[in-house]
Amino acid sequence: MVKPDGVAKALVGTVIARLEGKGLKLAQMKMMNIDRSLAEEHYGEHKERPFFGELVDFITSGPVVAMEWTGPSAITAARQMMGATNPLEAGPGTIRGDFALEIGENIVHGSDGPESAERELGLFFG
Ligand code: D4T
Repeated sequence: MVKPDGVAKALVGTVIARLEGKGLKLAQMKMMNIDRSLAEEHYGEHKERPFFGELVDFITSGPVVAMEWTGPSAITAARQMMGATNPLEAGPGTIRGDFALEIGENIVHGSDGPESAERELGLFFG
């Protein structure tokens, strides 16, 4: 997903081009606004964390672009290209390393495993 900061910074095309360049295939894509209940469900695993409120405020603050990507080891490949969650720890050449400075506004979200991918695809495309 390209988060609201990525959309605001006009990075949708860049994110798509990088993943396509790697060889992954774009299977579904939808620009949408996430409402609070969907955001709270999506980030349910972080409910008890101190940053949960800010996380929900941010992801609901503007349009996002939800995407399904397919290909060999798509999750591992995409997360490698996204870089570490904290952009200051993300290497140069990664999306977060190249385009973000703050952990709370780190341009992209990616499912962290096959089960979360299934769950999140259901939330955004089901
Ligand atoms: P997402 O879910 O956005 O792809 O991020 P990650 O999978 O890389 O990281 P995560 O689930 O640990 O964190 C989700 C989301 O919360 C923000 N965050 C995280 C934050 O604002 N402060 C923090 O201390 C942490 C750990 C950033 C990503």
